[in-house]
Amino acid sequence: MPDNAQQTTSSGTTPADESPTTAHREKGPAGTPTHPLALAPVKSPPHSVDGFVAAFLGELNTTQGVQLSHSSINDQYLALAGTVRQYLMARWLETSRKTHEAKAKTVGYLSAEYLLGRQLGNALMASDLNEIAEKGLEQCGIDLATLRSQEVEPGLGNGGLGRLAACFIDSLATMNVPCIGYGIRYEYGIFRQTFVDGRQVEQPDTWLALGSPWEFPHPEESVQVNFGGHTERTVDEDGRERTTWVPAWNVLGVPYNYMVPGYLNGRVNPLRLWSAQATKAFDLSIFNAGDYAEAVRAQTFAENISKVLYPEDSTPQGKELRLQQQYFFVACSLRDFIDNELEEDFDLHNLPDRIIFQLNDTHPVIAVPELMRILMDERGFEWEEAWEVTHRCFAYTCHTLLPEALEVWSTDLLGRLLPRHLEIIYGINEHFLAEVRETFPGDELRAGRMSIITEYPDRGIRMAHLATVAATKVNGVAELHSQLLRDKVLPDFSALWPERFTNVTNGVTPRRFVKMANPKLSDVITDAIGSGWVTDLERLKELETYALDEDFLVAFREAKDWNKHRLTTLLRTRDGIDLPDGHLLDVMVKRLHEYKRQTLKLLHVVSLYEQVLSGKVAAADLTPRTVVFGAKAAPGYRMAKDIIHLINRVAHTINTDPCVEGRLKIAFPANYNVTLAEKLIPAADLSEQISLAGMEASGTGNMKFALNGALTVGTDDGANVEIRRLVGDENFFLFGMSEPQVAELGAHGYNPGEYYQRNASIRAAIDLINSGAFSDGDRGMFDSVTVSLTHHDRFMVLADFQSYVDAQAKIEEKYADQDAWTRSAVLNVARCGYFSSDRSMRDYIRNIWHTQPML
Ligand code: F58
Repeated sequence: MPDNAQQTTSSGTTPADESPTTAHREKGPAGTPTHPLALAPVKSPPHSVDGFVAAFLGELNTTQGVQLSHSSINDQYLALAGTVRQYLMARWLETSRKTHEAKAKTVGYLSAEYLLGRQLGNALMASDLNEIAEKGLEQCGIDLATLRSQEVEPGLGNGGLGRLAACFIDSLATMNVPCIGYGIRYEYGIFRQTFVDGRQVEQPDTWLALGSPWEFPHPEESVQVNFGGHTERTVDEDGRERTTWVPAWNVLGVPYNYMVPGYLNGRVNPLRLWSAQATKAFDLSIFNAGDYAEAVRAQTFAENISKVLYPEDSTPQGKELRLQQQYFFVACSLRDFIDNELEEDFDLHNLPDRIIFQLNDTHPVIAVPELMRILMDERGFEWEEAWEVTHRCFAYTCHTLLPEALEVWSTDLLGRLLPRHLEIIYGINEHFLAEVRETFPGDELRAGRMSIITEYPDRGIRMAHLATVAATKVNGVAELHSQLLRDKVLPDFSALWPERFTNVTNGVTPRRFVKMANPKLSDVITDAIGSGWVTDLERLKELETYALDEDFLVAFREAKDWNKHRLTTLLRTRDGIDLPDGHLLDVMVKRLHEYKRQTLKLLHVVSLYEQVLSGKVAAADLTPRTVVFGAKAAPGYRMAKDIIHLINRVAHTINTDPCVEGRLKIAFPANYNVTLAEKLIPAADLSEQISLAGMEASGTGNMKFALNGALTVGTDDGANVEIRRLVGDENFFLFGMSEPQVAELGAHGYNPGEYYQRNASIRAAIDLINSGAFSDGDRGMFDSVTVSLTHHDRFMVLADFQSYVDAQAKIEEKYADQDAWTRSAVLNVARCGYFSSDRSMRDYIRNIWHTQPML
């Protein structure tokens, strides 16, 4: 316990005259309104240009406190956001009223990350205000696009996992399914990436600095979260043994509500993000003793919990804070649901009728012992009853296959921070292992493998095991991933409970990633098949017949050209990058990780360049190509940062070498995020999905590209497998080893040095890097990367290189025939309706949640 943290009283709660435990909103006398106007439904401003302008000017004057003539762009943006909020507000209140009234079963999506992207565009689209806003603002002399670009996106996630959460809550709102998204309101989201001399430098993401018009703080509904201390056994009046947790310190969780509007359906679900605050603003005793600095330190300690999004957890201090974050947000969320969403006399034995908590990876798994604790220690449940309820309230999604990405918490740390939870985890493990031993008598090796507790390298808690034991269902995120999860990651568990394992292939929201991000293509589609596809994406199938329609192909290509032009304009102003006209736009955007193999793409480019330098190929014979990279490396991931450095240095050399001018270019705009993705993806011709087979759980970028008319070059990995099956081999560029081939090569002992020796292109490309050609003659600058590739190559880049190069040659051949290329692109769009997150939600609802849309 920090010596200056807020002490709790010996009973474990804060005295009543101090901070509230679960403060209640003042509801007025028995909730009865006293004025007739309060009985009327909340009204939105009129859905007209005049109504909009009046509301906008009202916001500008009364909320921003300025006149139009003296307003800044930020004032105008905030006023616009406030105006759109007014339109959504009535729907939000109505949604909440109806959901409570219906006592509907709710999805509690527990996720440490939500990568939301900008809110304004989505809110305008969901409430059908785009045109009205554009016209209204124009009448005020304001350009809507300028205000849109004023918004800083909330980057409260690292990558696919966080973006998936955002897509899912969008779909649930659109499908009228009650859902509360629960997460953390990080004060600093994913760092802002800059490049200095080609190296990644991280800057804090101050997304809240210019105001945060999309959130509604409710400090009066703050929740107390306890940490540390010890447990005590007592015997209650019925003679039963009870455990009490006597915590040592606590913090407050302050909820901030965000609107999650459904698309044109009047529903607005809540996203509730928690911010940590000290229990008392100042520790009065310290303050009165004159130690002001110490008192403020206590406050800082508490607030640190929601200060920053974790990109990694390599240091022990980092680890402790991350566990604090995890417990903090799930403790707040469970407390919130039980206290605020259920009737006062609700019998918690029936809790599974009202909630299913979906665990987005293992980050929220500490919610399992927390619910057990609430039921047993606070509500007097016996172990078996508590377990029955808990088990039925949770489902678990795994998002990885990398063993190092599976969380293990040291029992020392967990016991120090959450002593009662550790006891409960031991209890869960004891019951679980008894079941294992009963099913597989005498198989102690198996029991050891399956135990929630591992002894090596240190005693720790395997959170994926805890999640699997607790959950009613465990799912992977693409067919191949779910299969590998069963066969390789959790085989003993799938032998014990085969019915518990299922697959839900990921999806993406067509609202943000097609309709909003690609308005031109959306119009082309809507002109052909009507607008129903936006909420029923399988209807894109109707486009198949248009793949042979000349006019349609022309319109489709015009939309792509328009998107390329839009991207060119953006990158020029945003990054000072010039995109040449008429190039094949080859895009690889995703987190920087060795398994994703950005180095494979880079080696391909270096190889093309080397062939020109060495005279093997004439520059004029290259297919003009611009390769766009977008990627952030976790700040502590050295190799990933070295790879970024190498990409930037190669880019600099190639982009300034006249011998490939107009034929080959690399663009690496810094700070890839959702906002940039919305401009990049619609412009792409080629989508790079080139992970080593068996490593990418699903991928969701792959779906976004295909739906926006890019062709994929990809391995048989993650959801690529399903994309290829749907679009057909002739519309997809497959390369590389399959997962079983990867496993076989690994088993026989993979030696990358052999590939380096045998393959002249690999050797020439790597030698060119080692020659100092990209590092001002410094031959050792990129040793870390090249030595890793030639000596270890854990992700078998060299083994797949030739196959990749061959696929690229086929790509160039096809690109030379623009009609054939466009036809394939159309077929990709037409056949990828399956990858809507609406379909993913239907799968979850049918196979896991058993919730109902509300009528
Ligand atoms: C991603 N995981 C998978 N993790 O890599 C991707 O295949 C999948 O499509 C996606 O989840 C959605 O299922 C992912 O994004 C992270 O961002 C980690 C979060 C915790 C810190 C380290 C990164």
